[in-house]
Parts: sequence; C-alpha cells; structure tokens
Amino acid sequence: MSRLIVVSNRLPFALDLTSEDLWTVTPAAGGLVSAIEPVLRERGGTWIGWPGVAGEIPRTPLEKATRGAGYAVVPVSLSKAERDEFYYGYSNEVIWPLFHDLQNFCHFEPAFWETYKTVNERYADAIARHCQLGDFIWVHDYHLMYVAQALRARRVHAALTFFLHIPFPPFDIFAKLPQQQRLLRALLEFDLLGFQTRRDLRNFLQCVRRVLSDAEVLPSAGIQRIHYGGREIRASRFPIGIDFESFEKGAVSEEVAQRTRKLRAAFPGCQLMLGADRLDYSKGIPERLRAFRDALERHRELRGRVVLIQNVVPSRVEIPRYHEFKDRIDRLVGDINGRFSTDTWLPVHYRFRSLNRDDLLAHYRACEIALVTPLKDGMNLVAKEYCACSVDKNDGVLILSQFAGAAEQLKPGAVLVNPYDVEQVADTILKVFRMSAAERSARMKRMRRVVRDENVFWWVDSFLKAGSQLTIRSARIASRRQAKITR
Ligand code: GDG
Repeated sequence: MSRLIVVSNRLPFALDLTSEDLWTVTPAAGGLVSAIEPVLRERGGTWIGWPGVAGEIPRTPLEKATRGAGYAVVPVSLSKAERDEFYYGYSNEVIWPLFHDLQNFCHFEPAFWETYKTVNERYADAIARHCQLGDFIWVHDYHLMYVAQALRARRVHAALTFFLHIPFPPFDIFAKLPQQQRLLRALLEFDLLGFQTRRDLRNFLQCVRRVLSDAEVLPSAGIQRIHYGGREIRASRFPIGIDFESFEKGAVSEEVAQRTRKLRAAFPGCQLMLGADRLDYSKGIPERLRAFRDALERHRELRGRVVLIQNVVPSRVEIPRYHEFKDRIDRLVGDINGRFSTDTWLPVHYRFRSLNRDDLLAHYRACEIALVTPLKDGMNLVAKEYCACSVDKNDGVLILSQFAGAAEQLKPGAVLVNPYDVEQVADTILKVFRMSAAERSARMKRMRRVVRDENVFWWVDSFLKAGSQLTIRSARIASRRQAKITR
C-alpha cells in the first residue's frame, strides 16, 4: 500500500496567539477537514498544509497540536502579505465566488494571481522534499490548483492527483476568469482530477473543450480521458461522504442523548428546524431567514409551533464582504424576532460560534427538520451528517437546495427547493411541518442508506483505486529512469 500524502491549504487545526502571548490550538471547522481527518487517522500518512498563522510557525505549539494524531504533519508557512493575497485574495475573493456562480463578488486583482503561484510553489517545494517513490500524492481544493505545474517545473514526475471540493462553474462563468487558460493548463498537469458531481465534471470538460484548442476530450462512459501535451489525464466524479458510523455512534451516545433531551425540553410543543453553516454567502443564510419570515407571515399555524435554530460558525471574517454579510444576518434575525416573538416563544435562536461535536450531534438529533439551502455547494456535508444522526425512528426531514452537490445523491429522500425562491421555501416549511411520520421515515430511510453506503471510506477507496494504477505506473517509470542514470 502506498504512503498517502495529503496536501491542503489548511491543516486540521489552527494556531493562534492570544493577547496574553499564549498559543491556542483550535480544531479547524469545515468540510475538507471533517472528511480527510478520519481517513488519515485510520490509515496514517502525511498531511502538508498551513497552520493558519501568518509568519514564523512556533515549534512547540505545533508539536503539541500534532502529538498522537496518527499521521505526520508538515507545516507550510505564509507571510501576512501572502495570506492576504493568496488566501483571502485569489482563493477567496476570486475563485471561491466565481466557482459558486457569484461573479459579482469577485475582486479580479492581477497581483493576487502572482502570489497564488508563489505560494503554490512553496507547497510544491514541501511536497518535493517529503515525497518518496511510490507515494500517493493527493492535493486538495481550489487553493492549490497550480501545484502540479510547479512540481513538474521541479522535475517531479510522480503521479499527481487532485480533488476539487467546491463546484466547477459552467463555461459562461468560468470564461470571466482572467487566468482561465493558465489555470486549466495548470490543472491538466495533474494525472487524475476528481470532482464532486456529474454537473462539475461536465462543466470542467466543457471548459477544457472551449478554452484549450490543443486538448482533446475523448468520449468515454466511465472515467473521462483527456489528451493534452502528449499525456493522458483522467477525470471523474467522486462524491465525498462522511464517517457515517462515527456520527451515528456519537448520536446514540449517552452524552448526546442527554443533550438532545435537554434541547427538546427547552422548546415544548414546537418542531425544531436546524440551520448549521460556516459564515459564507454561498450558504444562503439570509435567503433562508427571509423564507422563514415569509412562512411565519403567510402560514399562521407555524407561529408558536416552529423554532429555527440557526448556528453560524465564524469564518473568513477578515474579508469585508463576510463582515457585511454577518450584519445582514444579524439584522434579519432581529427583524423576525422583533416582529413575531411572544412572551413564551422566540422564532429564531441564533448563535455565532462553533458548537463542540457533542452539541452539534445533539442539534442534528433533536431537530425534526434541517434547512440546508446553499445557493451553490460542492457537496454539503451538513446534509449527510444530519441524516446519519437522525436515529430516532428516522424522523428527520431534510429540506435541501437543488444546487447543493448532495442533491444528486439525496434526491430520492430530500425535499428539494430552489433557495432563491423564498415563497417556495416558505411553502415547503409548511409542507414538511405537516408531513406524516410515515412519509418522513420512508424518506429518511432512503437517504440514510445512501449516506451509509457511500461514506467517506468508500469515497477515499474509489479515489485511491482510480489513482493507484497511475502511481504504480509512474513509480515503475521513475525507477527505470533512475536505473538508466546509475548505469
Ligand atoms: C467544503 C465545500 C463540501 C458546521 N457547524 C459546526 C461544525 N460544522 C462542520 C460540519 C461539516 C462542516 O463543518 C461543513 O461542511 P460543508 O460540507 O457543509 O461545507 P464547507 O465547509 O463549505 O466545505 C463543501 C466540503 O468542502 C467537503 O468536500 O461538502 O461543498 O464548500 O462537517 O460538521 N463543526 C463544529 N461545530 C459547528 O458548529 N464542530
């Protein structure tokens, strides 16, 4: 079995210097970490990434953070200017909004691209220093799309694989990117490219066809093949999953059961509806709040009988747009509670912080309805985690955005909505509020089956299977090359 080298922008924790000159270690929240951590913990390997602190990386806190992890950690450092232009700039003010179809939110600053390349080169250096013949090198996500090109320039000929966690946009939107050609050429330096859904794979292939006249997409039923620069690149869909068993086990634990009972008891006679997201404009939080407001306005039977628990995990607050976005959420929550609350009922319970795992699981288990309504999402793991934790008679109902990658797998059980259609979402809230226990259970059973079968280990196995032949082949070629040189 090859050694697994995972490369992602962030490590699974963040180091932070407090005002008292003390270092704190916070587990990173977010989909990528939730998915990769259990895999590396189980099979070992190396994780290369940035520990979230600009400037020099403090050795002792880093060692403390990684002790007992079950895998090796290789930190990559970023200066403040690099963090601003690579992470906040190109990654999160160009690629993130564009790939979520929100081109008006993009800040196309040419200097961002230069820093993006420089930082990708630093990751490439870290990989080149740590990888050995036969390693399975797996680069993750939109921050590191230039890494393979940087590695090829460093004469690394190993097989390189890449997975995109966010959506890939359709050509009409991708074409707005000033570096569209350079980015696609860089991506085609990988040997295997993985996407979340059929939609993303189709968009990517369409962009390759339209933007690169020297690339050829071969018609194929399974894994797609692209001929480019005398090489063959493979691309396919690998929908990411969750560690189903650990969520289900966690949800039935005594600790979580107790918190679940407490949460339910706090809202007698009400159905609980959950929103749990990172602070991000792609997650559709204001649209969801407007839909809830509309539901309370038009459907009086919901008043006093439904509560929306909206938890938002702070994220990227240094970017002004995220700050403004949080203000919008605060105002909407204030408006709804100001208009509809009574002496005994508050319609929205809103928190702006990260829940600990047991609390998060208790929320999943306690809430009869989950509102997962991103404007666009690569997958959305919250939707899957909610299903895994719906352990009481399969009684949870999932209202899911048709634009979340998860909709492709969960559509037989979820109630799909267009998150932009406030009235439709409002009517759907009423519909699921009235939904019979039998229908809820039948829908949830279907979803739980998919989430259980297509879990995170299945995802990793299918990706590794698709990539391992390439790794073995390139290791053989490299050792032949080495033998020739020594002869
Ligand atoms: C990216 C893509 C894709 C949420 N609230 C709390 C908390 N969470 C955890 C959830 C979940 C994760 O955060 C969020 O994952 P998502 O998948 O929903 O979203 P992104 O962070 O945007 O992830 C996404 C994913 O990568 C994986 O490929 O699905 O489309 O955008 O795991 O559990 N965790 C804790 N407290 C909270 O309050 N501890």
